[in-house]
Amino acid sequence: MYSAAITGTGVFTPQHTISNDELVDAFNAYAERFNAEHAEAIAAGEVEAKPQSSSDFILAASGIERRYVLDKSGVLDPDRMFPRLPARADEEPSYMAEMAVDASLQALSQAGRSADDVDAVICAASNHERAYPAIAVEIQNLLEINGFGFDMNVACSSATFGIQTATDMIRAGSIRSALVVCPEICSAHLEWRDRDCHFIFGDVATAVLVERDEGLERPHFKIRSTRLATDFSNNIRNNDGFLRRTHDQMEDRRDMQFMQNGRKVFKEVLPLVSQHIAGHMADDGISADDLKRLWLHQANKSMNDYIGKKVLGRAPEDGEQPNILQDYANTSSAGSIIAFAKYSDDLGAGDIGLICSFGAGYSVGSVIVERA
Ligand code: CO8
Repeated sequence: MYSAAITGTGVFTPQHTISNDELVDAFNAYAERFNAEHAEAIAAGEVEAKPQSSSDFILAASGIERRYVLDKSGVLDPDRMFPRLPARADEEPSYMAEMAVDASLQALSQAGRSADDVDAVICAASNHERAYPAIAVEIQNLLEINGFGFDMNVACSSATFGIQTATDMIRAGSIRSALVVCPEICSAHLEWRDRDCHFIFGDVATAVLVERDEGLERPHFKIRSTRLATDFSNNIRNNDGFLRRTHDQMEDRRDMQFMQNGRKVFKEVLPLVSQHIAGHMADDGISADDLKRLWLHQANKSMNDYIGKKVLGRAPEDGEQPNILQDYANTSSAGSIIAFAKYSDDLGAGDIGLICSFGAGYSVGSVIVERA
């Protein structure tokens, strides 16, 4: 058996940001128009009036201050409320591939590697912009990588599931290295017209280069162990899919976008994740005192505060559990990797940290790494 290491990371950040105030202004304008248009039905009790959103609520409930998106104008247009992303010709790079290539080049550069050093591409994300050919194969082609690529989807946990998959192939010896990319265009499957969730998500792409841990010269993170778990739940769900036409349901239905029962998710996911991390650490033989950093999934600040406290047995100190959700919002699978990419350089040889993602499925994945 070989060992694996993370040797490079990259983050593609879109150019447009939307602050909570901008988002709330657009939502409230949309809600006012909706209520005016449906005044009679609302008065008759046939249609529910749309309540106003509030920046103060968003910050207090989630910790999110702003989010990056591929297109801002469509999202903030009260007559539209979703991004404008013109269709691309088959000969052009797809959106997800383009974002992933940008992040991958950063990861390769950090690791001092080129496409020739990569054997596989795993595109792990919570939605894919088409069914086939796999986005990963397109990324492989754009980067001129030999070998193979495939897509996988475990919603918010896709990155850690992808890292374990790459690590296992490296351990077994079938590949020497893989790029695990997470291009997330959450803005396209978020329902911006629902005040309960319109503030939650943003767009981004991350890349992680995982290599055989042999003769590595640059600083890297040894992958000590990985652990994955899933437990079925309908509390985070999206019913869009290829059977839609066969159901004679092509209209713009609410359940074709992201839906969740946020309170239930909050309550049910916290014990799942805390126990998962505790079990993983125990089996790896490390205690809370051995852990220098936690890079958690970035969904909600209170959730992360809770998990950090449970794992460490005390409130995390500044920098021990870095959050990026205030700037990026929830970027699904990419969140924990953004935190890892931005807040890991300062760790010294032998320092141990844990990456953990969790979300729809339910799903939870953790990766324990050691700086070398
Ligand atoms: N402005 C003002 N008031 C609001 C707003 C708003 N925008 N939204 C809700 N309210 C109101 C509610 O109506 C409610 O009013 P009332 O008490 O009168 O009923 C009150 O505020 C409280 O609402 P909630 O109970 O919903 O508020 P919470 O404190 O529970 O906070 C959160 C809501 C922030 C959503 C919280 O529940 C949470 O973060 N839960 C966990 C969510 C989570 O982690 N989900 C993971 C999903 S990510 C994932 O798995 C990936 C899926 C694939 C990606 C999808 C991309 C689109």
